[in-house]
Amino acid sequence: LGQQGLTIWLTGLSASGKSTIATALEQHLLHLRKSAFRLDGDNIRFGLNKDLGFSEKDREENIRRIGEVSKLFASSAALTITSFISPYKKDRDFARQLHEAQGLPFIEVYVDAPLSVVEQRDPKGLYKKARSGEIKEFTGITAPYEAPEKAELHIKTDEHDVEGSVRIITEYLQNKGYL
Ligand code: GGZ
Repeated sequence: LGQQGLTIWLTGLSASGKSTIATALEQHLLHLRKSAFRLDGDNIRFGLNKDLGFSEKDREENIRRIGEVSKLFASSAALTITSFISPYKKDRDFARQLHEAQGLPFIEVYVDAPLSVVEQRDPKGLYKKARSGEIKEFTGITAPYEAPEKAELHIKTDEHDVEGSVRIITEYLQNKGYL
């Protein structure tokens, strides 16, 4: 039997640690000689989805397309890692249904850091701009984030470093027989 393709769907606030975990996880899986592929803002929002902004409708369409693309990668046997805020529960659930309808595992990972912590980190100064009104509809400040209630994994990034977070995910994959 070959590799079971699947999607590891990271969700969380800006600066919660999604991209850092996604990159480290991808590297780890590649070192295990697994076919891993990462979808993030750099290869999606600047390409396929460059027509989309951050209104509720545009985020819905962003996540819909990412759900479809991640399903395609997963169906080609890749360990697919997505790293998007994906703030709306219904949109994450839609992506899940696309996968599960084809028997593809969908592993939702809540990358959780309190707003106070991510606002302190503010690596790109976006929270500051959101507070001042320079950026509109910013997730956590002036746009909603609907926290997952039944994610497969819940990682508190103010309690785990990157390596610890990667280990939590890889141990889950191992226990399920996916690695
Ligand atoms: C949230 C925004 C916004 C607004 C620009 N709200 O930390 P970053 O900078 O690098 O990651 C954030 C990224 C969010 O894009 P996603 O595709 O993940 O969002 S969603 O899933 O909600 O569609 C942030 C930047 O884009 N950014 N404006 N208003 N994040």
